[in-house]
Amino acid sequence: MARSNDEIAALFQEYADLISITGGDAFKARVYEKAARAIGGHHAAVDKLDAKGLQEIPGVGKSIAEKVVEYFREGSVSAVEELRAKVPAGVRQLTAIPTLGPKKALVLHEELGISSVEELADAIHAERLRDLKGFGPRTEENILHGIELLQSSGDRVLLDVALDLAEDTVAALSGVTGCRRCAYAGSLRRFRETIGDIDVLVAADRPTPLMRAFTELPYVTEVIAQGEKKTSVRTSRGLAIDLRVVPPDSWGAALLYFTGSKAHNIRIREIAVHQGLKLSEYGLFDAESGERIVSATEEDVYARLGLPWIEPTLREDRGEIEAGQRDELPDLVTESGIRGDLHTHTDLTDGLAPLENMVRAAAERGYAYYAITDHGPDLSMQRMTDERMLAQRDRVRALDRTFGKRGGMRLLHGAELNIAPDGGVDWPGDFLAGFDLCVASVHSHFDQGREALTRRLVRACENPYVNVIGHPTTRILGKRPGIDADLDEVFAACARTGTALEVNAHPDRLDLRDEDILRARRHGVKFAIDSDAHSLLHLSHMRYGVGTAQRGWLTEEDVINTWPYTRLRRFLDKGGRGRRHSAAGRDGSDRISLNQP
Ligand code: DGT
Ligand code: CA
Ligand code: CA
Ligand code: ZN
Repeated sequence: MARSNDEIAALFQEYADLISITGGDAFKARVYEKAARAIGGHHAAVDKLDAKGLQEIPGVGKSIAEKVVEYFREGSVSAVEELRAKVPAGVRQLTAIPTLGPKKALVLHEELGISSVEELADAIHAERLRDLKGFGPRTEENILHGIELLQSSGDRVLLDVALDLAEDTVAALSGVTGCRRCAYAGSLRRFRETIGDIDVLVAADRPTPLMRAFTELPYVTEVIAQGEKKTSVRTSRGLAIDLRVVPPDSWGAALLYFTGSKAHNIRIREIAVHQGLKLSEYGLFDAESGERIVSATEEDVYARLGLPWIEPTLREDRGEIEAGQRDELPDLVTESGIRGDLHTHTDLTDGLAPLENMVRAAAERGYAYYAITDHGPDLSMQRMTDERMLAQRDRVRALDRTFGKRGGMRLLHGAELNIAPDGGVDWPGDFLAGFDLCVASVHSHFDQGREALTRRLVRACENPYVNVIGHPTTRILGKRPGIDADLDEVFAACARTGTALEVNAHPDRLDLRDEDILRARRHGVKFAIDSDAHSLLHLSHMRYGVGTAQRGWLTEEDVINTWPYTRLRRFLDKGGRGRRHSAAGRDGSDRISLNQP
């Protein structure tokens, strides 16, 4: 992915915040916010575009394009710098609190002189915010909660940011003379949802040239520690990278050790000890003689301990060792096993790309089927109407005739419904029956209370036309916690009604999360791993969803979008209670027979 696009997106988001903080034009702030999103989701790298090319991006006008050009020519944008200078750094630090908007941050700074997160927490505890206009006890609670979220996410970064950087680093080091093998290990290889630091491993006889090449990488801003075996650096994005160079014949043992998790390592070391062996990052040794037994590959080390090779995504000491000993490890779902994407958007609602472009990009990924699920009318800012939805359906049917030819990609016309506070959705049954599938998700009223939230989700499952519960807990990593519903009750309702739970693959969400997937699976729930793509680039987020599903031990049998088309259509029929699957007939007609009144 183009890192320059992310840089510009962050810059314009900051500019929008700065405009709001300084009491500037709210409309202008929104324009930059929109441009930030459009550029972040644009498929081509913006540093390769000129002003004219930039203006072809939706939401990017002349003056925005000029700022992009200025940024890549000068390294900064004067308009942004001017506003930066007006706003004290402390206020900018306060806006990092997810529940505190820029306006309130400015009030806190001007009225109480608060300019850091710590000072703000102290002021709340001393009840100094109570007298300010617009700051009730509820606001205080929200801010404290935001501070907690900020601190718990700590310095960890999202999976996609870390993976991009790690892949660049591995590619660069693999080209250095003397590099025999190179891979990333640690939490990234295990696909954890956030990453503390990147661990890169190299096998080489002479470490020095690799250590030097590493510290000279263009995005390295600081060398934290440098040695023969290990070098640590900080990068321009704040994320640290550890590089370890090991002798080629220790590769397997080192990869195993530095992949972790620590809990998994401790368990396999115990197994070694019980067999009179000693395990370290250099190999598996005889405890008495000190003689090295194996170390070249991970398989060798596991095998000598009586275990099959264990997928990195399972290495959390959540039963994988016992399952390995019984030879009952799950045959995990993989990205190549994914046959289609069941939750995606177009520019008919809040997506960035037109229908045809999304469909073409999906076909290029080799999918056997692809669902378009734009928002229904209940999210009123999307301005959906019955007519617009039906007009889109005609276009989808026409595209299906082209793309579906000779075993090509079948198109499903769906919608993402909004689950209202009472569990209802955007349209009545007779309109819903016309869709090939419906995703239904919660988008607001997150703090209704546990019972109401549980009832709300269960009611959505009971709707015969709802096939997938989208981003089930609505969490946004580092920004918004998941809703407080009785998930076990929701999972049971999904299993009972034939409703799938989504594993939303967007790296900001990864919702359901690994541990919830494990629990849901015990209820016999089926899953859909979806990109929820709002742009062409987002289609490739699928890999993060698959990694998360693997961490939840999911196999192809558990995941409906690995199934062949006809089996999927049977599932979408909800056991005959929902739609009949003649909807997307080969002739493109829209015949539907219903069991429902
Ligand atoms: P992170 O960086 O917080 O996202 O998580 P990890 O798992 O990448 O942790 P990190 O970078 O501290 O260490 C990388 C791996 O090295 C870790 O997964 C297991 C191994 N490791 C590190 N420290 C220890 C330790 O004290 N004992 C054992 N057995 N293994 C360790
Ligand atoms: Ca790490
Ligand atoms: Ca590390
Ligand atoms: Zn969506």
